[in-house]
Amino acid sequence: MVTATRPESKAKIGPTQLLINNEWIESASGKRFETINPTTGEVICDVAEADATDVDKAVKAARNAFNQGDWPNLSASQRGQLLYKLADLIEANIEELARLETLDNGKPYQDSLNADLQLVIACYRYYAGWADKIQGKTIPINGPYFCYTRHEPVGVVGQIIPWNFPLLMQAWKLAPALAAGNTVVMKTAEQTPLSAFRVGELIIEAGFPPGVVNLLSGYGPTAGQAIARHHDIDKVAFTGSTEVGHLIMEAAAQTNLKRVTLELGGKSPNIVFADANLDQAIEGAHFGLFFNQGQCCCAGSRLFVEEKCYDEFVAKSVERAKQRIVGDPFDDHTTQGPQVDKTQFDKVMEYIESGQREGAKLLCGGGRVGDRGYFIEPTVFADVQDDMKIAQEEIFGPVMSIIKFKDMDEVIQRANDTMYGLAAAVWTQDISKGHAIANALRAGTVWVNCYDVFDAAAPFGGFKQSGMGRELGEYGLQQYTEIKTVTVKL
Ligand code: TXE
Repeated sequence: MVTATRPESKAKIGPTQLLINNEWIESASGKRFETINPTTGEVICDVAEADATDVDKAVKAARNAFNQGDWPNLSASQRGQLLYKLADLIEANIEELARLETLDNGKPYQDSLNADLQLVIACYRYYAGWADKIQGKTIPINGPYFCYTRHEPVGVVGQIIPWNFPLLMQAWKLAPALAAGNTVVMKTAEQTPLSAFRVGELIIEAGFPPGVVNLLSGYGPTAGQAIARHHDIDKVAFTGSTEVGHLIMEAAAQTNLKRVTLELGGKSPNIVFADANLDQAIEGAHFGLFFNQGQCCCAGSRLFVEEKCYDEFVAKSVERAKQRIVGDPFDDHTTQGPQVDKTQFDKVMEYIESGQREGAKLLCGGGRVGDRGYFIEPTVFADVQDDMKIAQEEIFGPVMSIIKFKDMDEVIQRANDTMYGLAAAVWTQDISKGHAIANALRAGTVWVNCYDVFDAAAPFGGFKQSGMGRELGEYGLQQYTEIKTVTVKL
């Protein structure tokens, strides 16, 4: 375990209050809660705890900003300029933001800096470019009429984000919403409020008018539910567990039928054929599972490997997992930090126990690393069977489950036999086989000979119970507009 802490690890803590109407304020109840450093288990600081009263206040500010004042009067290109400015400010403060992300979430600083923050900046720039390209159609209807569509903002949008990529999830949600002219009430995850609040300061500095972006910290059943149930929120966008996704839809159905988009859990199949470039497949599968401490909704957590290359693949994957360097996320050599909190740590450890109980072969890892913080050894199970819990449920940790298969038809059927459908991958040098698998898998993203390739322009989201709607790209933008048909008698 790497322990040396570099001096730069001292992240500067930004705001810890709620951002409503461009002002930092305490919650109405005056309550605060602690955010924990997962590397040490110690308290970093406390932050304001929003509940329904604060949500209501934020919604009023957002509604006001949507209806009147500077925001609706800005031209589309001016909205784009604000987003470009925000991207520039994030870039100018990139190291500070990466430090804060690592402090609160535990992910390696090098990943925060070189993966998360790069994608964050690209996302704001991508949607900045869209702001003045959101346009309708003219439609040749029957009769003496001129008919056209307008793509208008949905209105006040509630956004609830998770802790695994705090800044990136903020960007995926804020950027398209603002490009399309909506106003936002966003609740950060209770584990990771700090970096999003620092971006709140940059949002003010960029010049967004009051009430356009409101940021709350708080818990799901209180502040989160209040967003999902609010009668004056026009749309809710949620990323998190499938379980809570059900609650969000239910709340929308029981209240005002607000639009709902969901990005939920997964149990993504990663299929390796014997004709693949095996070394690349091993590296890709390793990355696709262990990246971000395994805390990715699209993690390749059902790793199907063809019988003919199974033994070699397993042996080399174990060697690769043993090379991971677990430790202080601020150390440049570290490739794996702690899980985000004790709850997630306990959940992952329980899955490891269940794998052993159900007879999967534990080939490396399986234990805790160190005696403080929430570190788990990179873990590899072989001989995993489809009906084992570790092959069916989302573990969300550094646990690789390798499953054997014989032929293509069989693996397609088994890969699709899940309630999830977020992502999938296939490794083969046979291009026809690659396309056949890509067509046959019921998943929102299929990677061929690669894994976790993300781009702000490429849509992402789930089939089945992995979600509803898409984020990123032009498709993601559509989820933040309403179509209005205008018909004019000539
Ligand atoms: O998720 P929750 P948790 C999966 C992953 C993980 C599991 C549990 O398997 O182990 O979910 O994680 C807010 N009404 N993913 O407990 O509870 C909550 O405050 C409204 C996959 O962290 O879904 C937070 O802001 N909101 C995933 C957000 O929902 C509620 C990312 C996510 O928390 C709420 C995270 C409620 N009743 C976890 N309850 C992905 N898709 O990437 C909670 N929240």
